[in-house]
Amino acid sequence: MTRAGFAAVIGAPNAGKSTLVNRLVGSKVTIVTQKAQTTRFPVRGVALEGESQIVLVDTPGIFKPRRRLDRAMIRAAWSGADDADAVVHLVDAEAELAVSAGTGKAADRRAAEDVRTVIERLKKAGRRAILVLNKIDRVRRDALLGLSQTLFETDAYSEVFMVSAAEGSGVDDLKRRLAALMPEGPWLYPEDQAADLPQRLLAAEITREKLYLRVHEELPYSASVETTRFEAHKDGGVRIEQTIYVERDGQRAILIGKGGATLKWIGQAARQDLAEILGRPVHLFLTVKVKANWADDRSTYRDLGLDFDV
Ligand SMILES: Nc1nc2c(ncn2[C@@H]2O[C@H](COP(=O)(O)OP(=O)(O)OP(=O)(O)O)[C@@H](O)[C@H]2O)c(=O)[nH]1
Ligand SMILES: [Mg+2]
Repeated sequence: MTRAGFAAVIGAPNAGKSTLVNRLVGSKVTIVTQKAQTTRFPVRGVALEGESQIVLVDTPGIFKPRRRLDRAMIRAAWSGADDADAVVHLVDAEAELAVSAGTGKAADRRAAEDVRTVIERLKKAGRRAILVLNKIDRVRRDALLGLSQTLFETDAYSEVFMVSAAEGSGVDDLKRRLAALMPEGPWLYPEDQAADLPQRLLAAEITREKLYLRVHEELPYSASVETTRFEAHKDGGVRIEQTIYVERDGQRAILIGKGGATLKWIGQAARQDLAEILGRPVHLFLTVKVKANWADDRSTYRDLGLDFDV
């Protein structure tokens, strides 16, 4: 008897959702950076546990939206949760504890507010989620109990787990529990498939990850990446051409860097990762273009599977 279903991972930006999904799957299926609002659209990853197939849905962080792209991301996050067989609400325990100790930074306070937003919405939907406290490698064990109690008392949860998505502790227990929650039925993906992003999109995401890693201070949310060409060669390699869109000339200059050094770094890092993920040599060509309105361009949304009209 096999089981298969969907488990959505929701939560505030930067809680570690993508890190957890990669950890549960056991390979890199979704990008991770130190910057909030990295994930822009739901990304699926497939984990196996015994006879169960768990299709994890990594979602964009849920926060107070300002721009159109924010609204589209948040709608996509909730739609991932509404359709799922199990919902994991991932909470950054380090940020929560810092706020309750009065030592939280602005980002921690924002994260804590976003946690309350998620709780309200869960309650309104009458949906109990699995509370998962993350980043326990960064906090004192004895502080976690109080935190889990406080959050559990909101009545939004059916159970609590404590994990370090980055280091792996607690993740196996969570995985076993998710496996048991999946409904009976045939598997939804072939046994050897872990990711389901089209390769062009995955390639664009990897480049966006490197871009965030390198210029995250200067280019907060102003860049997007599009794969314009993805061509397998007879020699086994693949030629990938991508355009990075930024909103202003100054951003283009920053991204390219002195003598092209920054763009070169991004290209090399992305190429290395892609070669590993695709399992073959990659020739990567990056172009930077200024497109002031890319975040209000209908085609950007269509390419990412997001709603434009929200
Ligand atoms: N110390 C520690 N850091 C973690 C842990 N899990 C994630 N992180 C870090 O937290 C940051 C954010 O991780 P992501 O997985 O990108 O977070 P996310 O929730 O997907 O963020 P968005 O996509 O922006 O909503 C990264 O720098 C991770 O390395 C953890 O268990 N411990
Ligand atoms: Mg993410």
